[in-house]
Amino acid sequence: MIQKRVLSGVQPTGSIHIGNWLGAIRNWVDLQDTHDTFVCVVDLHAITVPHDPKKLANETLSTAAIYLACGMDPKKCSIFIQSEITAHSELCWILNCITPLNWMERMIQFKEKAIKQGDNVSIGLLDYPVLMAADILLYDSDLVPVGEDQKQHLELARDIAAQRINAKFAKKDHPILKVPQPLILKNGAKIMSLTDGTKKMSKSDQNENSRISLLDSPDLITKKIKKAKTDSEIGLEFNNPIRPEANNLLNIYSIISGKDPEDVAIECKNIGWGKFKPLFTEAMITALSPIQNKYNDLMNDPYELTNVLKEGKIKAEEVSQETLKKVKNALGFYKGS
Ligand code: AQP
Repeated sequence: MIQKRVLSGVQPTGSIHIGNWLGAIRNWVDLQDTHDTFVCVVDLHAITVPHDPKKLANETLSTAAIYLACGMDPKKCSIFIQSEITAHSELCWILNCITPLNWMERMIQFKEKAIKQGDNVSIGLLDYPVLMAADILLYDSDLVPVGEDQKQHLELARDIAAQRINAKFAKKDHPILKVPQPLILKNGAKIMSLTDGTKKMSKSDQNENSRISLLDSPDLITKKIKKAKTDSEIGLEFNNPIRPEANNLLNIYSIISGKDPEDVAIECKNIGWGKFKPLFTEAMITALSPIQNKYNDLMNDPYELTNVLKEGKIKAEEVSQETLKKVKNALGFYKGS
């Protein structure tokens, strides 16, 4: 049976946190068993906000190592670095030229991130969703796992493929690009900040205590959880809108401990924060320990990692060049001699 193709990625914009893991990477690990899975480290996206050139390469490699440490298996999926495949930038340029500017100005994430950049906001940040469309469309992806925050970007990728490429340049019944579908995950988790249960956990949050990074030491994890925001109620509960922190920590606890939410609700119903936090800390340290061990092995001897990336690059190059050629042909580019 032909497997449906899935594509996803994370930006190497800092240390990967439990939100990236539980909301994205963990799901890819399941998907690779049933889908033709491509995952990349989207380093071209990482430079749409100010970045440190001294850190970019290391963070890129480190992110790829985290994919493997979390359970991505190169025998079941292709792992590659976005900037190593030049077709991403090339298709992005072509898509830029056929995408109306007013589609881009509607993008919520741009508006949110642009506010933080002030006068320095780049064209790259505005163009982020077109590059994302190029990433997805190059691989003929059937499905793209998306959280709430990325739904609008996927919709844009679909509109570009269907309305701007296929409708304008394809011969009848011979679409050039596959129009991808969103993959709404059963286990899709939105992990909130430890310091504000109403805000998404994020790499770019100025407050380090707002997130647990996958590579945080047990001491640091303990410290961050001690500082995590609480409320004055006794007993923790899910889904009480005035207790977002309780809901967030119970949700995380349930996922990392592998316990059903119903069981967690019973376990934590009558205990206070003082009792819950050590339980939560222990579960977190236990869950992250094997990931950290594997990560350290990979980074101490990067031979395996670089080989995985070389193989991923070959596969990605093959698929992406074919799509790019189809698009260039349809748009009438000179084919060379
Ligand atoms: N808090 C989160 N909960 C669940 N999923 C999350 N993701 C990110 N944060 C959470 C998912 O991780 C994937 C990759 O994210 P990204 O690095 O491409 O960019 P992002 O979504 O903007 O992540 P950050 O951590 O907030 O990064 P910065 O601060 O650099 O912008 C996506 O699938 C995302 O849904």
